[in-house]
Amino acid sequence: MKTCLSLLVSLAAVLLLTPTAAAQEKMRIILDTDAMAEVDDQHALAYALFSGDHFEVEGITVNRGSDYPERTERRPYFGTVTIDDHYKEAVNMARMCASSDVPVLKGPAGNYRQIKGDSNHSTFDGSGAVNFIIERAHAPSDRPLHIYAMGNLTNVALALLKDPTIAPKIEIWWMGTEWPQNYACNNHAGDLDAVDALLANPQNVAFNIIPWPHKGVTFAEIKGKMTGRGPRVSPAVPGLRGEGPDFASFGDYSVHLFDKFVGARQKEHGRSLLDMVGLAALKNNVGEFTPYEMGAPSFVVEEASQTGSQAHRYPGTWVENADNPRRVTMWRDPNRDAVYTDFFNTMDNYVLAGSVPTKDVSHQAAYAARAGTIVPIDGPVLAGEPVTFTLKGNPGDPHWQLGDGSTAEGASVTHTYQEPGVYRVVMGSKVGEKFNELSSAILRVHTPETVHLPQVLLDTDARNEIDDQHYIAYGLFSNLDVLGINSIHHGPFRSDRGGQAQEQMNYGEIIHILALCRQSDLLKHRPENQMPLVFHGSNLPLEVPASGNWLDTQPVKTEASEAILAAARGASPDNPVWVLPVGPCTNIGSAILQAREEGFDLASRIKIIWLGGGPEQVNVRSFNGTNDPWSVYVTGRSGAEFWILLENPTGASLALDKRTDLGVYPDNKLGDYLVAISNIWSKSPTKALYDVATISMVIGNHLGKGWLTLVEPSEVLGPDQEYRWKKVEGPTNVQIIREIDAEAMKADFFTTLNGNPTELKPRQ
Ligand SMILES: [Ca+2]
Ligand SMILES: [Ca+2]
Repeated sequence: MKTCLSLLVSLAAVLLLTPTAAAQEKMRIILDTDAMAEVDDQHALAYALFSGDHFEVEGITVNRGSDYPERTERRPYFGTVTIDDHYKEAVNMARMCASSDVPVLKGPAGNYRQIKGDSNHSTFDGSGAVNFIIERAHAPSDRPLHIYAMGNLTNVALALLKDPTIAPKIEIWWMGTEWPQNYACNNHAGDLDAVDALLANPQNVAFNIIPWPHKGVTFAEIKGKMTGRGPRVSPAVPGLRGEGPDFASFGDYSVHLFDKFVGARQKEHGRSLLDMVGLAALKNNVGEFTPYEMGAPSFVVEEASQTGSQAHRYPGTWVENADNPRRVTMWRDPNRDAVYTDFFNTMDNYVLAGSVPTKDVSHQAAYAARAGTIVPIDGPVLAGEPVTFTLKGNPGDPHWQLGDGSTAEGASVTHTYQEPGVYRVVMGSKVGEKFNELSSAILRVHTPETVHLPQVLLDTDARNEIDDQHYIAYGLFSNLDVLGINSIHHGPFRSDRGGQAQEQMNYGEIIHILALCRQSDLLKHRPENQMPLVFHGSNLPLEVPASGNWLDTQPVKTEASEAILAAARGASPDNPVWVLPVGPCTNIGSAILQAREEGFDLASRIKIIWLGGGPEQVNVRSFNGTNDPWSVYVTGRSGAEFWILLENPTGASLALDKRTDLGVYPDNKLGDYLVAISNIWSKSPTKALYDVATISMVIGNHLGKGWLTLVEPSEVLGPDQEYRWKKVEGPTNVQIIREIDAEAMKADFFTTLNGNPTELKPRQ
């Protein structure tokens, strides 16, 4: 009996640790929509957001569709619709479908031809949506990212242009042509160049085309099947880009849309919910479409001569290219009844699909301390060897996502990673299909050859200047383990330098530098599963508490502050993580305060190197110090090892001499970009590369090099003493670095940038 029991117990343990089959098979999807185009986008969004048994909706990106003034007369109810209107409608659809946590990103007002020259920048018209597609495409997963484009292809084409390395990780599905009719209509005419770019894509990205499925539904059916259907939301949400009446369920909105928009004849005889029908091809082909693989055709435009009601039909001819090695697949002839039956069933038996774990933990961190956190691991993790995660506190019914596609349940979980890499482990609670993150750990899974490598977490106001970009590239091309990259503001009071939009701009620049690095052919030593994740950080400084006591400071809880805690939890105690803030210290200061709330001894697992501060104090002759001086004081008081590489004079001494150094940059896209921004920044023949010194310092420290030539043990004084440095004799956690061997550091930087990173052997 005893044997049987223990057998049962171990069987149960095995079952618990087996990745959930359903979670494995779900399709990762981004919905790219011109939501306010007609009435079908809204139905497609609802269909996807309610099909959680099949889709994981990672986000909604918004495109401009094909709206232009000529169409207004045909569409008095919708009028001329702008990208902002499409965006508003998409946001409201997510709310109405009880999925308001699904990110909605705005795409461009312009088209591919107008924007493509700008895609070389971190921010441009539509970069929010484009950067999101790139970021999600690179997110660690063994499942490809599907993009269902139900408008024009501007966002998709720009993402592939900006970062061609996403091509093998994504599958494009486009609902947008009347193939083989000889004209381009709506979604195609909305951006002819974007379609051409996809048809000719040199990376041969998977491209599925769903010609308009004209399969109609009558108003009687809609009224009978949709009224009151779908989850009820409170408060009710206005439809029609926020201008219409409020609706407490999508079903009611569906009836309203159909009633107001669809003409009498179509109400009686049927109108196709085109984008919704097309989605059935992706939903395990529930629509029974017939796929035709073929050489990519080309569309030859003719002069646009038609006006008025036909203006949306752009004349041209489809030319078949049967032997074209570039292949596409057309999905045609769906089974009308199968699609609508599944759609109506889904309305009655919805499973929310927007429950993918987002990295945004800001709204949950507040109760993380009492709900349970992951206990920091106690040694290095090796591929092929088990690691056990346990919890502090009691989150009730803990669920785990282990970062390699595996899931598990229970207060203690043992798992074996098969491949070395960087993994993000998340513990959370589940309400229905909804997963709420409670705590996370970033884990470097090693081979015995890599356990000694220093680990860094970058933290950067990437676009405020030109040195951050050098610092990111240096980190990636070096042999350091880069666990993540945090974004942060650079003084939101600086309205001339991005103001409130800074964090978003800086995040975009990080994505941009990563894209250039991936295309530079120098990341062979850093396979994709060892690339860093990117986290959104604070967009405002810490506030000085009324008491003046640093312990009363409210942290700004963000993905980035959580990432610092997560990196610390996943670090082996004998190999603390170097956190390298090269902007204000808001993220690190917040992490310190959060750790105190959780009772987590962060100081034992991290070391901090901040690039900032002036000769005498935090916030004079220091851009980074001025942007959040209180955060520097908090970090100084925390007891954590805190190295301060003074912005002036120390960081400034590591300077580019354009007369000699510009020729040393590598001949690749990244090198070109770094040279370009260095030239644009100023006409001066020299330019300080401040932030770069932090990476050099970690490398120099590992090698035992004496690259820090004058260090002063100090304290950081508070605002009542003008945030001054105070030199001290006794033990202290704060070290002010006043002088460095800048030439040695710069030499290491350029050697690394050119593909010969310094080898980092185990220390003796
Ligand atoms: Ca559409
Ligand atoms: Ca910086």
